[in-house]
Amino acid sequence: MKIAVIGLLTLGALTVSACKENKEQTANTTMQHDMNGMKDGETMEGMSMNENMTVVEAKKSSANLDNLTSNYMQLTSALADDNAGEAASSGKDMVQSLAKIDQTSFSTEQKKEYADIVAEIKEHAEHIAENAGNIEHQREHLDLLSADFYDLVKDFGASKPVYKVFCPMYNDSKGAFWLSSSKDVKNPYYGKGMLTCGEVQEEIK
Ligand SMILES: [Cu+2]
Repeated sequence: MKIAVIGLLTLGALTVSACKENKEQTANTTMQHDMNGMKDGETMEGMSMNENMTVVEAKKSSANLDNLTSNYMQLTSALADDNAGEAASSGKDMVQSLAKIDQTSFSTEQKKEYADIVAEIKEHAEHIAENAGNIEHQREHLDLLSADFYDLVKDFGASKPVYKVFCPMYNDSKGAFWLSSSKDVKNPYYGKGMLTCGEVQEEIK
């Protein structure tokens, strides 16, 4: 059993490295503190200040990425439900949302940041859309896609708080994170096999 699982993970790692592109994460983490911060009412709601959770303030600008973000949230919830078909259609929706994003309100810096991320998001979304028959492969792409979304949310903000949740077991115990609109842990990498495995590490707002 254990051996079978390890074998599967190894196979998974090989498959994904075959199809993932070379990922250069530009460490563009400079943050602007030029906003007045939080909207009243939505700030500390439900927040009990977990032990290790950090709160990060993102740049705010684009409500126009909200559809894309909600496609991502649908994707994670489909995978947490072990529903590969629904995950595939979230991937398809994501590709469509990408096509509709209006960059006219982006700053020059944001246009550059967006250009760096968008091609990767599109590729992962397409692979997820095409793999309704292979949920493990969809999950491998979620791992990579989540890193892109993390950058996106940091660069552009989100209209509601976004939580970074870490699962230490995925990827042969290298761990993987996903983003969530809630602090409730519903693990998209394992679904009902290990639904509540994960720890909220960060709130981005
Ligand atoms: Cu793929």
